[in-house]
Amino acid sequence: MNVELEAARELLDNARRIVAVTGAGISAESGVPTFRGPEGVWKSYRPEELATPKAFGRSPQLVWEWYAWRRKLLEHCSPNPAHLALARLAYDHLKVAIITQNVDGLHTRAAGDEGGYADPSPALPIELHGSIARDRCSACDSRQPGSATIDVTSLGTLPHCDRCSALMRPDVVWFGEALDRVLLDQAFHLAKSADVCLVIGTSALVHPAALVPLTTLDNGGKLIEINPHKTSLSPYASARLSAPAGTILSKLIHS
Ligand code: BV8
Ligand code: ZN
Repeated sequence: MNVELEAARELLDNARRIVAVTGAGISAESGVPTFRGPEGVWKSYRPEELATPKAFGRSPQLVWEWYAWRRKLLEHCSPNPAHLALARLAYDHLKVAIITQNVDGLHTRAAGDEGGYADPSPALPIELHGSIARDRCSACDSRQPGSATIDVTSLGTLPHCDRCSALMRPDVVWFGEALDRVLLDQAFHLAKSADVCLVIGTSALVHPAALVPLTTLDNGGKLIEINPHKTSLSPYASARLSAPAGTILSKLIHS
């Protein structure tokens, strides 16, 4: 591990521009269940079955029950040392951009916890899949802060839009939905010009987010992967740290 740690440190020290691409694994040590991990995400449903427009059309109460359960869980979760180390790296070296697939808001909280004074903070992530903390109207796109207490007893008790009274939905990107074009282009642009892509806690299965690290590689950049398990990206990593992000990232960043 030390050889890999040294190699990873050297890559980061010599890099002019770094992108960090994170997935559910970086939040595992905060107590947020990963999507494909053994603890599963919720009852016996797979995210691909619940996090879809079809599931929401078919049973909005069930989908809202799942998101309320996740929001409740997140009330007891805080950024872990991995989120904080990444936020510090972004503040200390303005050469770092954080791109996340996660909707849990923990990178945003870490940016605040690290108390940076720049506005907008360089530690704020590009949230490719949106944020579970917000509701979005399913018709007119108005947004409002989301609650963890949702009355799912009937369609009428679910959150409705103050403006057009259509059903509200969590402000996340579901499977089968397009990502925000501006955010995606920003992510690819940053990845293209990065010397190093730090890929943390993702199974690299979800597209198009999984293409972001490959964009760095395609443009001559290097990959550092932090993940206790191998993924399809592992063979392309110049350094692989097979350890939980919460323990290894602060070692990597603060030598
Ligand atoms: C779209 C929000 C088109 C919702 C999420 C090409 C190839 C294959 C499939 C597709 C493709 N193109 C499109 C698809 C379909 C689909 C897709 O990718 N399916 C996959 C599953 C096969 N993609 C889409 O539908 C996307 N939309 O392409 O639209 C389009 C275009 C125009 C017009 C209309 C449509 C939308 C995808 C977004 C889905 N939304 N989240 C919600 O959260 O409720 S994705 C969801 O999965 C989460 O955001 C999560 O972050 C993400 C990815 O999962 P991971 O983060 O990687 O998490 P996972 O559990 O899998 O892995 C955790 C990893 O951490 C593991 O490797 C583990 O070893 C590691 N780990 C564990 N503990 C630790 C750790 N690592 C470090 N430290 C630890 N302690
Ligand atoms: Zn509306």
